[in-house]
Amino acid sequence: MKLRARILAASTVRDLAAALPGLGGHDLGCLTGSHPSRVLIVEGLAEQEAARASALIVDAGGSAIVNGDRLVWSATPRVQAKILDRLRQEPALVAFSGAVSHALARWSEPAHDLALPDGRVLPLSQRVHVMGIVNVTPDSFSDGGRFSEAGDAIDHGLRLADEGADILDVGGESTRPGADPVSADDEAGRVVPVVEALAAKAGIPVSVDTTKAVVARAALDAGAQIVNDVAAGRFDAELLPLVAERDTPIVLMHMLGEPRTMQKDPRYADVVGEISAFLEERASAAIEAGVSRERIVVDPGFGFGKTREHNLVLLQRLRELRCLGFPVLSGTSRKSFIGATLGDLPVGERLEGTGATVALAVMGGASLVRVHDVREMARVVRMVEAVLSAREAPI
Ligand code: PMM
Repeated sequence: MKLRARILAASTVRDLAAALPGLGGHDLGCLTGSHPSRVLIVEGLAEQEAARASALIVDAGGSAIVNGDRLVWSATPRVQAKILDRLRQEPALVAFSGAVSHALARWSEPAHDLALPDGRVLPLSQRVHVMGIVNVTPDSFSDGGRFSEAGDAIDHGLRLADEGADILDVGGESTRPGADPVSADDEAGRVVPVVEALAAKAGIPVSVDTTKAVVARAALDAGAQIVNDVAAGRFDAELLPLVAERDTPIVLMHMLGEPRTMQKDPRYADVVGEISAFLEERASAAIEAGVSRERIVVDPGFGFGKTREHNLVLLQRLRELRCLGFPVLSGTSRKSFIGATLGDLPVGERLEGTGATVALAVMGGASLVRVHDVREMARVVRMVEAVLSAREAPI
């Protein structure tokens, strides 16, 4: 079985207990101690492998808990380096050691850049990119109907480009909870003229937000450079092969079920762990279909089959998804968990809440943020980046 390792974005006993349902605070106390330690989780282990790794970690001065097929462990940075050294020398623990080394490197490494089919490159390793939303749908949840005419949608996209968008995401099917599906013909009819005009005039790459290969193909032919699939290739078996053939980057998003039913009592035993495992599985499916690793972006899918609490926890622990080794896209803009948190605020009053979520996403390692309010959110992104990269000038 393939091992999955990630660093938990939790360090106090209380946060760990919330992140690791099934393990009590009593057990978890040993992982925190008084030194700055990182808590790592490795899942998918065979019983013997877990026992062996745990013994090695404890022997080297770290702390470990075996829980089913997973091993949760921590160590101070110096002890951690010693543990990694010893792990590398144990032939039976090569996979374990590799998974842990990858997770540690990816946690803090910059994301990879994104090469587009037309030869342009989005430098995600240098800065966070802002994706402006252009919905051409009569019923999208936050701007439904306002830009349903092609001309209005094109004007809107050009305005977002002026306001500092790095990408324009054009969608023709509402993914609002409970929304009815749209035929491929209707969807392509809405999307293609807008993609064509924006690809020619906006001066920035256009992505197409669709789950259908027919629509994606028509949009790529009209000049789109990225496919954004909220179903991560699950709804249409032709989509991943198409993307592979065209050398197109793809956003693989997590959704529990499908839009019509996704908000009916969504449940997870471990929301971050399950979404991480899902995205890893979908990325493997994409790679198997011929998509290169460097063209994959992952997205936890805020609001897609998640309660308010699920969305908040995902944002709090977004950095764990970086351990997958792909750039992370965060799409929180104006979503209902923001309205619900701030006292049932309507869509038009969610700007500040969106700003907070965008700031937290950037701090949590997101490489792209998908937003409606480009001018404001581009400022939020630049401000957070300035703080994160600030260094005191030498005297
Ligand atoms: N959210 C919506 C639509 N498409 N795509 C990605 N990758 N991530 C998202 O979070 C996402 C999406 C729904 O929001 P909208 O109706 O405002 O576009």
